[in-house]
Amino acid sequence: MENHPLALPVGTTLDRFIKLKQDDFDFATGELSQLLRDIALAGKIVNREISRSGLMNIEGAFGSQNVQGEEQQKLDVIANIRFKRALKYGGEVCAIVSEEDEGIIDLNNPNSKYIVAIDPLDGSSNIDVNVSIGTIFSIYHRISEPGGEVTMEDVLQPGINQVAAGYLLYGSSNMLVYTTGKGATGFTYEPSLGEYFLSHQKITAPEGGNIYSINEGSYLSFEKPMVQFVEWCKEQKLTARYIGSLVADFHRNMLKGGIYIYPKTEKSPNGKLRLLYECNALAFIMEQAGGKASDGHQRIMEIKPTELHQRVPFYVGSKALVEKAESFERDKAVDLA
Ligand code: AHM
Ligand code: MG
Repeated sequence: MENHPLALPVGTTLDRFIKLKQDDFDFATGELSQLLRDIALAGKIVNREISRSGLMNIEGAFGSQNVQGEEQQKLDVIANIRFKRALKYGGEVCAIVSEEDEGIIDLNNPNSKYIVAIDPLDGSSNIDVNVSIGTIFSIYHRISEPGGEVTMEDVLQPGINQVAAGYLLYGSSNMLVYTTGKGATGFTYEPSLGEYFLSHQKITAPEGGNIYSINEGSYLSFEKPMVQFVEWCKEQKLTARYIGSLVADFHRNMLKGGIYIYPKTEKSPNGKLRLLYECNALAFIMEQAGGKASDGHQRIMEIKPTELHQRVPFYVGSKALVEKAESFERDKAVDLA
């Protein structure tokens, strides 16, 4: 909180933190602050549903597929409804792009100036087995004039245009981590008080690290540079950690130092993760924590999206490790020249 006169102790509520940070922005109207509060409210509700899911018959498949042909879990659908509802009635968001919906969702708030891209519940394969899952969100200003219809240009913005981004981690505790471009800050939920409290004031990713996180089950279909990088990790005696829940793998590596990679594979030739509502937000947070995010060649936040559900290879984590992985990709380019 170095640029605020008040020292904020661990235990400051999210609401108070947001209010104090709002004063850091010239001409702030309070709309972004309200939007962040809306997300936190939906996060509390989703957290409650997740923690009781085994008792409420809301585990398992919903019986439908999302636009990407992936089976939707009941909790995927519930979380999508909760976040959409909170953002619609909060009134600050005109449209949403969600992993669970094919097109742009117009929230009928035509005069609102924010767009949200969201993965309401990430880590589907872990939902029913009590393993950490998450929510990921990016917030943008709309480009078109308020009042009219939201356009593709409004939603297909590169990550560098994000005004804020964050995630909720439903883990051994529930956390909300977000950035507005002035560092990354983490809050931990206190269930008996129903509040998020400041717990991680200025998150800093270690420069290096000894964790690598990749689904090695796909090793035989990795491209050569990725095979070589994984071999290098083993030679360096790095530790392998892979939950298969992006937010949880990301959060651990950001705090402890490490790299997460979802590369191109035979099954997912462009990688599996989605640029708009998975990679951009985490890239923004990792950069704010001093780390790095790329597709192996290019900074994630500079990629200009061309489709709502576009996938990209994702390399994110400690700067030195991401740069090492990129160096294997570059050497391949030199080999081919
Ligand atoms: P989802 O959006 O369907 O949940 O898929 C995203 C998840 C990430 O959380 C995780 O890192 C990755 O998929 C795991 O994929 P895989 O099982 O192929 O390793
Ligand atoms: Mg997802």
